[in-house]
This record gives sequence, structure tokens and C-alpha cells, in this order.
Amino acid sequence: FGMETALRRAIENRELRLAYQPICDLATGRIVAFEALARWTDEQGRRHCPTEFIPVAEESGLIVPLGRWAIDEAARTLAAWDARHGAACGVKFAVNLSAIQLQRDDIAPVLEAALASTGLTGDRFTLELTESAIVTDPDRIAGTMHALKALGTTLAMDDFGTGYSNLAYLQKLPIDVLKIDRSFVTEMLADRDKVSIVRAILSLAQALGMKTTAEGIETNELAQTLAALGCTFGQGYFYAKPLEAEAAYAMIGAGG
Ligand code: G
Ligand code: G
Ligand code: MN
Ligand code: NA
Repeated sequence: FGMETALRRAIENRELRLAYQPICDLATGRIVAFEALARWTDEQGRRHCPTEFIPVAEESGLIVPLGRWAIDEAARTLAAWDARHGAACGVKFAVNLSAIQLQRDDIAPVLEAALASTGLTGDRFTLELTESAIVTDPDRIAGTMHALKALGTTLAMDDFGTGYSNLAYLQKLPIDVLKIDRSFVTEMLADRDKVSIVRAILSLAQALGMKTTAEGIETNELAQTLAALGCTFGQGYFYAKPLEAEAAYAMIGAGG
């Protein structure tokens, strides 16, 4: 299986990088966090999309070393930013955890070790989980989520609204932020009636005491509309695409 072998080598040869996309406070425009997104350029200079290699990593079990690398790399980068720019203005890094990764690996001790080796505190990290993680193995995932919370992290539910939502879990689990899937945000532009879906998610989050991040914001108009609706944070090409670490670092302290 070609891609699996190549990906295994890529992890060993450090061909993977993280790109960083800002997440902004919608009320002020300030950058509060960056989502770390895996990028792979192979020896031949070909770029592979995460939507292709993450599923391969999950099927092959390579998601375990890949996921550990992502946590370590994010922590090293954030610690380096702190050293250059007084605590990097307190920005957080958000790291994605896939359902299969959470089933196969015990991630809280991995993060704890990364915190210990960098001196970072857990409150500098958000972990993004998908609904499928919770549906697959609720008891195991609940244990992991509580262990991650005990380290001081923020937990976000990624791509919210696209999975097989069981609303009972939302109340039971220590989820801090709902990330409204990009598809709903995009639909708001195409069809104003779709605003009602976003409104419903925002009021659900508010009722449960959670914050909200709208993904896929591509225009100022959308940013303004979502801010007016009470959404907490925004992410999307309007603010910036996923950036190389240096370009992302250059954005902090810029005031959005
Ligand atoms: O950047 P975008 O094409 O960058 O990402 C596509 C998908 O890949 C997203 O759903 C994103 O959550 C996922 N993804 C990107 N990086 C990682 C990673 O390090 N771990 C996991 N589990 N998923 C990732
Ligand atoms: O599933 P997750 O939210 O982790 O994936 C993030 C994905 O969304 C990445 O592939 C990233 O490149 C993409 N993305 C981020 N902002 C925008 C945007 O404004 N528009 C579109 N079309 N994609 C975006
Ligand atoms: Mn995400
Ligand atoms: Na998402």
C-alpha cells in the first residue's frame, strides 16, 4: 500500500509540518488561538492533502505516531514563540484529535509529557474532537476528556452539526466550545433562511454554557453577522488561511 509506506517514512523523516490558522475573537478581531493543521510535502515535493493522508493514517494505525508528533511539534513551536514574544500574547494552540486516535492511544499522558518538557501550562491548548469520537466509545472518551481537562486544557467539539449528534452527551461531557461546521456558515450566505440553523446552534451552546467558533468565515459581512448573533470566535480565509509557522507568528500582537 503505497501511501501508507510513504507516510510511515514521512513521519520518520520529518516530512510533516504544521500549518497554523488563526482563530479570532469576533467582538474585537484579536487572535486568541491558532489551529494546528498537519501538512505533508514528500521527497518529490508533492503535497498531500490531510483529507487523504489522515484517513490512511487512521486505517494503518499511523495516526498514533502522527498524533503524538502533532502534539509535540505544536508544543515546541508555542514554547519557541513564548521565548521570542513574551508568552506569545497568551495565544492558545488547537490540536485535532481523531476518533480512531483516541481509541488507539492514551493522549492525556502524551500532552502532559509535552507540557513538562516545554514548561507550557495546559491552558495554552485546545483539543478539537469530532462527534464521531464520542459516539464510537463514550466511556473511554469521557475518561480521556476529563484527564485532558484536569491538565487545564480547553475542549472543543469540531465540525459540530455534521455528526450523529446525541444531545445528551453534550451536557454530560466537559466540552467548552462548539465549532460550527463550515457548511452551515457557507449556507448562511447562499440562503438567509439557513441563519436559523446557526442561531439554533448558538442558543444551544449558550444554554449549555459553551462558547462557539464559526468556521469558514470568508467575508467581513459574515464575521459581522456572526458577531451580531453572539458567536464568540471566528476562523476562516477572511482572517487568514492556514499559514507557515513564521507567517502565523508574524500575526500575533498585530491586533487582528
Ligand atoms: O487543513 P485542512 O485541509 O487543512 O484539514 C483537513 C482535515 O484534516 C480537517 O478535518 C482537519 O481536522 C484534519 N487534520 C488536519 N491536521 C490534523 C491532525 O494533526 N490530526 C487530525 N486528527 N486531523 C487533522
Ligand atoms: O475539520 P477542520 O475544521 O479541522 O478542518 C479545517 C479545514 O478547513 C482545513 O482544511 C482548512 O484549510 C479549511 N478552512 C479553513 N478556513 C476555511 C475557509 O474560510 N473556507 C474554506 N473553504 N475552508 C477553510
Ligand atoms: Mn479542527
Ligand atoms: Na472543522
